[in-house]
Amino acid sequence: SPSSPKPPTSPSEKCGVLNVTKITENGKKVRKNWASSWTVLQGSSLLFAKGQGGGTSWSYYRSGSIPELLLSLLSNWRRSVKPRPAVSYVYSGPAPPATKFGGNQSKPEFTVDLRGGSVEWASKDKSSKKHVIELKTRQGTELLIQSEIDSVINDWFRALSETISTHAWE
Ligand code: I3S
Repeated sequence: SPSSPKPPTSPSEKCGVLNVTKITENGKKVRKNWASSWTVLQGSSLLFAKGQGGGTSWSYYRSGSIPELLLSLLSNWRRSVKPRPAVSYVYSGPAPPATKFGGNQSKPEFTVDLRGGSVEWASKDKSSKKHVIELKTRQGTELLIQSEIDSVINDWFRALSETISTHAWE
């Protein structure tokens, strides 16, 4: 039953390149902006990073080293949330705005909390693309996630569904 406690499960970890766009943010509709993103599922977090420009993430991905890829994404993220020293010496204005999905080039550019979210195959009116997943978060963000490759998107659908059902009652 939904009220019975679930035993702890091993952390889910998965990554790959997917096409992603936000369609709603904090309950408000936003303009689509499809982009190819590094997508990392870690525990109940889904993290997106730009597919190009940084170099390191791609090379770790190609070499198949998930731990190094994650470290690279984390260190890029830490760099992105703090101004770099070279910049802070010359810049004394207000802090830069928080990283936005599809906005600046920081990595990862967007993270969602899957706890309490939902995942389903998107209906035709959501996108003309095939193999589109619609992911809704409890915070009122809706994302479309797509891959041209059936097996890839099916695996993500399974992983996201499992993650959401595992963490639903935390
Ligand atoms: O749901 P929409 O508005 O038909 O989404 C399409 C648009 O975002 C379009 O860009 P413009 O805002 O410049 O019209 C995109 O290029 C399309 O990819 C979007 O539709 P799909 O069906 O690909 O999700």
